[in-house]
Amino acid sequence: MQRTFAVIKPDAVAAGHQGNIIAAIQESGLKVVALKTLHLTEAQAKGFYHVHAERPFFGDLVKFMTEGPIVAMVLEGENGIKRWRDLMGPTNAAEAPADTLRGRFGTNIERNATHGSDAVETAAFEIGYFFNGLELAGL
Ligand code: RTP
Ligand code: MG
Repeated sequence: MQRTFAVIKPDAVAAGHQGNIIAAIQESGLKVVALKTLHLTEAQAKGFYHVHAERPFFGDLVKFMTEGPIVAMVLEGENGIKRWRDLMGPTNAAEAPADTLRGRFGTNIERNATHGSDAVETAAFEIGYFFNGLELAGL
């Protein structure tokens, strides 16, 4: 079993897609271990995406991620990190296949509906950034 961190980003929450995205997660067989809604501050968004701090798109990304509420989740399953990234599809939603979440609910390379950890180490950091141990009991 492997845990990963997932976000329904502000664009998808504002458009009301959270229910469909959570349904797709459950239909895929991944388990939602923890879930909460929150509205990130600028400092919180910068901390979450600190690995991208030097990228040219960092300012726009922080602005996007703080524009409205998000849904933060911990998902669990066999090979969970890759399964969740496969379900999301590629970063650029404009080029994502229609049967992926970014293809269905995203718009472009920035406004792409969902986030998923890219490795075991980043999953551990991101889960701990958003959830404490008592919130990870599972369902
Ligand atoms: P994520 O971390 O959100 O799951 O996305 P990812 O691994 O597929 O893509 P990553 O390279 O980590 O980029 C993080 C997020 O930054 C925004 N982005 N904007 N304007 C741009 O060129 C650009 N490139 C990336 C996206 O919201 C992307 O998901
Ligand atoms: Mg990433």
